[in-house]
Formats: sequence, C-alpha cells, structure tokens
Amino acid sequence: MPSIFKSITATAAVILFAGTAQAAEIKVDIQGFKFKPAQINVSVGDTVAFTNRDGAPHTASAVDGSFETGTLSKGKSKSIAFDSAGTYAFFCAIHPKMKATVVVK
Ligand SMILES: [Cu+2]
Repeated sequence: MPSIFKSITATAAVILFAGTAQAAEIKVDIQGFKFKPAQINVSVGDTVAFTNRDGAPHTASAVDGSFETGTLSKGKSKSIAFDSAGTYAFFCAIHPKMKATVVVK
C-alpha cells in the first residue's frame, strides 16, 4: 500500500475517534430530592440528560440563567448541551435547597 494512502487512512481513523469521544451523554438522576451525582464533570460539547425519579416535580435551573430544564414530572427527562467551558451551579426552582454543579472542561 502506498504510504500516502496509509497516512490518509490513519488520519481518518483519528478524526472518527475524536468525533465519537466528543458526543458523550452524561446521565443525572434527580432522586430523593437530590441531584445524583452532585458534581457532574463533562467535556465541552457533551450533553447532560436530567431525569426525575421522584414523585415530586423538579427542575434543573442554572443560577446564572444559562440553562433551564423546565418542570420535570416523574420519569421525564431533559437534555442540555454544554458548549462552553466553565462551572455552572444549578438548583431546583421548586425546592431551592437542592443544589449541584456542572463542571465543563
Ligand atoms: Cu425539586
């Protein structure tokens, strides 16, 4: 095989690998009036899927207003994409003592 062809194939493999690595979806459960986990570590471009496991309704609402799931009833999910690095504190707008943080790197 000509070496230029090998090189192109290797480059394509690297691009494919990088593409899949960036598309992660991180699952966060809201259960027992807590966000689990309470600190969510993600990479830029990842999506966080919030799912309410409680009978009570909850939200995941950014303190700085940058994201908002709206009210999630039992079993409902909402996915939020994080496209900028930073630390995003959030809480439940219905039960403000429920707090957690998304750290995007
Ligand atoms: Cu709540």
